[in-house]
Amino acid sequence: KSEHTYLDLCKHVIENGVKKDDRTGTGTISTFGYQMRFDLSEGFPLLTTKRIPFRLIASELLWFIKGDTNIKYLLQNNNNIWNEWAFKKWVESSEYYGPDMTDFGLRAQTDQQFGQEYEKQMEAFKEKILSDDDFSKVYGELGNVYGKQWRDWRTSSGETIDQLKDVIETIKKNPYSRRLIVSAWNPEDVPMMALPPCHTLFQFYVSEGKLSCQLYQRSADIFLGIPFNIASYSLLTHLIAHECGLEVGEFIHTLGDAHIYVNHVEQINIQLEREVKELPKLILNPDKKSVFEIEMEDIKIEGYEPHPTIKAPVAV
Ligand code: UFP
Repeated sequence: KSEHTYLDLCKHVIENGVKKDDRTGTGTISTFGYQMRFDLSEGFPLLTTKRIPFRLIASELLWFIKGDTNIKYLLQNNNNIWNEWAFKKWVESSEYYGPDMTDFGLRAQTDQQFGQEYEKQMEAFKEKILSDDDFSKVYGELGNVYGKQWRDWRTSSGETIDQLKDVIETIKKNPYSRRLIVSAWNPEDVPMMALPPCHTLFQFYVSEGKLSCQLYQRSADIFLGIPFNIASYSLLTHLIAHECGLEVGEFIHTLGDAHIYVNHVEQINIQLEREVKELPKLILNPDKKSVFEIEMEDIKIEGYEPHPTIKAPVAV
């Protein structure tokens, strides 16, 4: 089953990884270069050895596909995964007069009283993004993140390139092209980015009526990030196959720095002891073909009965 591919990666890094310090100060065990293959016709690779919140993955992907870079859409879909990045800009701005929020990510984990104050400020921030248009236009905006690079890449002559639309057009017109690439890595923007793209570049491949996708991911948090990334790119492959009238082939996930944070090892060992269950099925609305028109209600996951969630601290 597909899920073993992921569990094998976990074992590989636990057995072969070496200690490596990292940007977040947490510490990792790390290996360089690894590849997983998921046959999407076997079922949708949403892990069953712990619960993965599919709804968050789907709404984030639709947000990328729309070329949206403002967290308002995510909040409207009850998706909080990008909040910290916007919140940081807000509390560091000259318009913020609330309590000091320096280093809020780290402090909220260690100082309970601060944690409560942070929750309060974050709630107020979210409320304001949802209710105040002028505020959200400034402070909900994340800038040059995935949606921007996929749909609205700036060229040096001031024009824009819609990489995603172009690649879909090419899949339809010239499916055997070897240039079906979308790059999120924009060397000009990287120095200004708080989080340079982790999923750096992806390529499509059509053969025997099936669409496959390979992603190069430069940096991979194996316990928290990778299960999301697998599901996200598998969903993207399904959506584009659906639009182009193709079956789904494989999702191939190629990793650069593949690491397990030292404070995730215990959780991974719990997960490795669990028995893999049947993978769920993805159902897309047959009446809506264009990836640019698909909404949350057009995407359904069926038969997902995973083991319970396993909590672990996020390295920030
Ligand atoms: N990370 C992922 N997948 C993602 C994402 C982040 O695994 O989709 F956005 C992890 C990888 C790494 C950290 O642990 O987040 C990013 O840190 P750095 O930029 O230092 O690689």
